[in-house]
Amino acid sequence: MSRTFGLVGLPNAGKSTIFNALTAAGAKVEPYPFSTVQAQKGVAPVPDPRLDRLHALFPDKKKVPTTIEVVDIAGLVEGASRGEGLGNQFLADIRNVEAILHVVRCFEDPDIAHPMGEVDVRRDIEVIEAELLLKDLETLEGRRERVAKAARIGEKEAREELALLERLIEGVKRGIPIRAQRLSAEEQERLKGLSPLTMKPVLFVANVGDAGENAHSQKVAELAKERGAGWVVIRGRLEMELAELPAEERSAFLREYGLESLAVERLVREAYRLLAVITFYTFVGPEVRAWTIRAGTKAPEAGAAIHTDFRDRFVLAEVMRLEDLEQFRSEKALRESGRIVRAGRDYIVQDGDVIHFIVA
Ligand SMILES: Nc1nc2c(ncn2[C@@H]2O[C@H](COP(=O)(O)OP(=O)(O)OP(=O)(O)O)[C@@H](O)[C@H]2O)c(=O)[nH]1
Ligand SMILES: [Mg+2]
Repeated sequence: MSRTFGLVGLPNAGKSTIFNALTAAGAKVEPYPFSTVQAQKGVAPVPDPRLDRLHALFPDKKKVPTTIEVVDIAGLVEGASRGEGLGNQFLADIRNVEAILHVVRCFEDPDIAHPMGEVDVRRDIEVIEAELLLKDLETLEGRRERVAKAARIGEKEAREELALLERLIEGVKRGIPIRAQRLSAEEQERLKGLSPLTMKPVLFVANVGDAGENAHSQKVAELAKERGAGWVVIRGRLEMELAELPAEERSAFLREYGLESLAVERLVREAYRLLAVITFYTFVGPEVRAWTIRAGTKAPEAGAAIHTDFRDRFVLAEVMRLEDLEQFRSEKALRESGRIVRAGRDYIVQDGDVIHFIVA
């Protein structure tokens, strides 16, 4: 199952550029604002050194990484929640993603208009945050109106929800995003249907020019820290160009510049962390493959990521460590030395497990 991330930010911040760097999809990148009108979706493979290591043991098999889905959303401007710019259409697009990648322009270029004249990282970030908060306020108040009627005739559920809504509305009015208001798991569940925008986790993406980090991107880091959020610095335009190269040329480029990996790879990993997902691996049949599940998932449910049938037909999971496979070179040798753990229904799958599911 792919996880979905939405690229959100001011016009001309470089969202489509980063979308292309992530997905090599060749989306339209233009020096004028609102070049993206319709949100577009793309899939980015998740670079994974552990999968590469496992694949090295089975070079004849096909390597299948997990993927994330990225949505390139139209630029937001001040007043968007009231219909300015491309207005409200961005809303549904953001509602449908699980997490937000907030792209912040950190490059100067007189040829590329900034919707507010010039780069000012704090203001630019706050404009976006304010629009999302305003939209949530509208959503919450609309819901409150509907729930209030049911609460008046004394429905317990409705009264509880009303109290929650009142609390959230107060917070949002003071500028506190819902993710930063302490919510119990139950309260979060209750809000799922409304899918408020400021409840979604955020990762800041500082889009810098070819020269790399600068004073603007340092500000992004500061602001992210203030908010308890993560951030990634990426040379969007450069990485987009690299994404279009064949793999060999790309690695040659990286070597030449003494880089270990592309920032987009870090971006994907950080995005993953945001959703508390982990990866396990299989090498049955013709494929060596990575799978994504939520942290804390038990073995039968993890099997269902491969095939829904596996949940019911689950017998046991044979769990191996990648390091052991590398040391013993074959599953057979691993088995003989007792390094394969036979795990039952209650086993909680760990990040990095290599698993054979035995099903009925
Ligand atoms: N100089 C410079 N230009 C960049 C950089 N990154 C992106 N650009 C340019 O900035 C312009 C806008 O980039 P886009 O990726 O289209 O921006 P966007 O956020 O998708 O914009 P909208 O779709 O209009 O909201 C394009 O001309 C890009 O080539 C950079 O690091 N340096
Ligand atoms: Mg765009």
